[in-house]
Amino acid sequence: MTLRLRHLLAGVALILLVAAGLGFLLYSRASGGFTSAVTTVPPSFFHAVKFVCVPEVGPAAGAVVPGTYKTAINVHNPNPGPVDLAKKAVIARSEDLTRGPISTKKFLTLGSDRALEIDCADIKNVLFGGKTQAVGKGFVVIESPAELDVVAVYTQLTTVGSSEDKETVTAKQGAPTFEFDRFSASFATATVGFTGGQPDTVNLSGPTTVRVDLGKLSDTACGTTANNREEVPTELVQLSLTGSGPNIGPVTVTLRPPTKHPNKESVGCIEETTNSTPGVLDLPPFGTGTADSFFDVFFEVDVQNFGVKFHNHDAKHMTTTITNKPPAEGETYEGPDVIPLFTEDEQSSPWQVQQASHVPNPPPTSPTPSPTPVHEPTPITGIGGRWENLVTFPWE
Ligand SMILES: [Ca+2]
Ligand SMILES: [Ca+2]
Repeated sequence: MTLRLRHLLAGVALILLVAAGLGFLLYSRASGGFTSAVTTVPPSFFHAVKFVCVPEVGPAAGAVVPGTYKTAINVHNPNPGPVDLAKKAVIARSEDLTRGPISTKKFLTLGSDRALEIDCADIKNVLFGGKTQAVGKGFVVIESPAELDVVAVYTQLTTVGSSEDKETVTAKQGAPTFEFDRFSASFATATVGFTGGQPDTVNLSGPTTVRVDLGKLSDTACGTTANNREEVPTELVQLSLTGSGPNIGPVTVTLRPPTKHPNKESVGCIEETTNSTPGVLDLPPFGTGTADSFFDVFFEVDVQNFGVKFHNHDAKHMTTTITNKPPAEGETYEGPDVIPLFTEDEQSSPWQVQQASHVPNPPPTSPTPSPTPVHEPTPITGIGGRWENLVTFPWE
């Protein structure tokens, strides 16, 4: 073989190798290869809206002429259904100063065709908790899983004159920093008892909503010790369960608002079992693998026949292993700890919640209740169809 021919063959081989590589990349993107789990997660829409709030949020600085500047950000949901959104504010300062603070993030749901205004008072009081910031300029960032109509109206009154400007804000797409998982007919059992009485295992059903802070992904995002397993904080933001026990009668279990004692959110965590891919939660639909998930739940129990309403001071720790986010059908959180219950006026009581389980996403044919009920179940109204089927079927 001549040297020239050898060079020619080497060149052809290299071209084939590059072509094959490109083909593989195209194939893996198109067919959903190992990278597809990440790319199938729908992006969020980020609207970054400039605000100037002088002097309400802070005094003028740099290029702003002394005067009064106001910004009103109008948000409209043009989508056919409700849209969850997160809003935060970021103060902008000039380069030679320390970077401006980032406010807390507030979450809300905007119904279809509903509108919302975010003004300077909202930025100051809601997002920055009433604290006056150094400079009254920056950005409000609105994140939502669907695109919204966002228009900012700027008014200014200075020694030079007054004016009003309007700006339509377009969104950029990016990886979501949060997701709400809604379970319309979650299922739970809780053993409720009191000293000297027969404990009841109560079957409960109703909606549950969980917020997952995907944007906080890190090894120690939930405040844990580093163990090379990435995690994301979660929060149980809605729990509204209704059921009935054979001895204690109708029972409702709802989330204790953090505004009431013991003033705690029902937070949790999802931690991957193995960190196969740094920067990705290794759990479907983001990656592959399983994860440990828990919630520390603060709840209220209303036992109507006894005319008592209780809450807990120690969190009810509920834990499981999940194979998907949101949890796959039938995946069950368990909490065996006995938790004492307190009255609304913070008195201890003989009542307690014992073993509890919670299935966010129950299978269509839910767990079978006790085959020998003590008496006919109390009719239940206003809750999901799955539970109604569940209570009526075994006794029919
Ligand atoms: Ca970890
Ligand atoms: Ca990972």
